[in-house]
Amino acid sequence: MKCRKCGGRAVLELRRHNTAFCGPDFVDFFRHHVLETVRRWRMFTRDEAILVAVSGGKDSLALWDVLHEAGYATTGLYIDLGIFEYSHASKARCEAFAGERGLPLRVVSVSDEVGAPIPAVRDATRRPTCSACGLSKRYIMNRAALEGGFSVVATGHNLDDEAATLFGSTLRWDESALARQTPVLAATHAKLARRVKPLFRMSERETAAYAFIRGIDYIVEECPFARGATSITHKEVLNRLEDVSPGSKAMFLQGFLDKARGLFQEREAVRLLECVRCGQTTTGEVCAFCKLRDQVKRAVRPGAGAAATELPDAPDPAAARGLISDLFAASEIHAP
Ligand code: Q46
Ligand code: ZN
Repeated sequence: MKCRKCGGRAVLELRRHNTAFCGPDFVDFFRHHVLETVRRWRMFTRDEAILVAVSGGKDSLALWDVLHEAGYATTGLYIDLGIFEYSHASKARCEAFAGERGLPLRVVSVSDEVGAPIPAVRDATRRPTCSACGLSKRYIMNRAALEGGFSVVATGHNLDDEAATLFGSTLRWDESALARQTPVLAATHAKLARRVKPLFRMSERETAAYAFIRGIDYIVEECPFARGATSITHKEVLNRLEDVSPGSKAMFLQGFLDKARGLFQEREAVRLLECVRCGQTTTGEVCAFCKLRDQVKRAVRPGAGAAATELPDAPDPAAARGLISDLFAASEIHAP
C-alpha cells in the first residue's frame, strides 16, 4: 500500500476517503482537516485565547496538539472527577503533555466544586453517574472559561462521538438534544462561552492514529463508568455500518447538520435567566448544578469520599486495551 501523496510506504489506509498515507503525510492530512473545520465553521479566530478541555485521552490531547502546533494561543483545562486510579492517571498525562510543551494547564476538582468526587456524587444523588458528571463538567467548563477571560472552549468530541449521540437522540426523537447537536454551540448569553468541537469530522481511529504517530502519551483505559453505557452500543452499531459501507457515519452526521438541524433549532428557543445562587445561566430560578451541589451537601457526611463508594465492574480487559492496540493487532497501523 502506497502513500497517496509521496508514493512511500503507507502506514494507514482510510477507506472512507479511498486513500492511504505515510506517517508524516497523514499528520498533514489530519491537521489540514481540523484547521479547515475550524475555518469553515468559524469556530474561533487567531486573536482569541482558547480553553481546551482535556481529559488525558487521545482525542482532547490530539486536539490540543493540533491547535498548539498551528500557533493558536491555548490553555488546557483538566477537570479532576475524582474517579479512582483513572483520574490520577489521566491527570498525570495532561500535566506531562502541558509540561513538555510549556503550555498552561488549569486544574479544577469536582470535589471542591460539588462537594464530593463523582463516585460519591452518584451515591449521594442516585442519579446516573454520567448525567451528574456531564452536568458538572459543562458547568465547570463554562465557569472556568468566563473566569479566565476565554470566549471559547474547545472539546475533543470526534466523529464517532457525535454520530453516536445523534443516533441516540434520533432513536428517542429527543428534540431538544437534536436542536443542541452542533459543532459550534454559540454563546447565546453574556454568561456563556462558545463551545466548539474541531474534531467532529475526524473518526476515532484517525485521532488514535494521529496521537500515536505524534508520540502523544495518552490514557488508553476508558473511564470505569463508561462500561455498559448505551452510547457504546450505539458506537458498535455504527461501526458495523461503517465496515460494510465506509463513510456512513460522516454521511449520517453531515446530512443531519446540513438538512435537519435547523428545523429542530427553530422550535427550541429558550429564555435564559441567571441562577439566583451562582449567577450562571439557567431556565429556572436555581440552576441544575446548584441543585446537585445541595443534594450532595445533604447526603455526604464530612470525611466521606470516593473510598466509601464502590467501583463499577472492572472494565473488560479486551475493551480496555484501547483502539490503538486493536489497530496494531489488525496490522492497520505501523510505526512510521
Ligand atoms: S461522563 Fe460518565 Fe464520561 Fe463522566 S462518568 Fe466517566 S463515562 S467521564 S465522558
Ligand atoms: Zn447556580
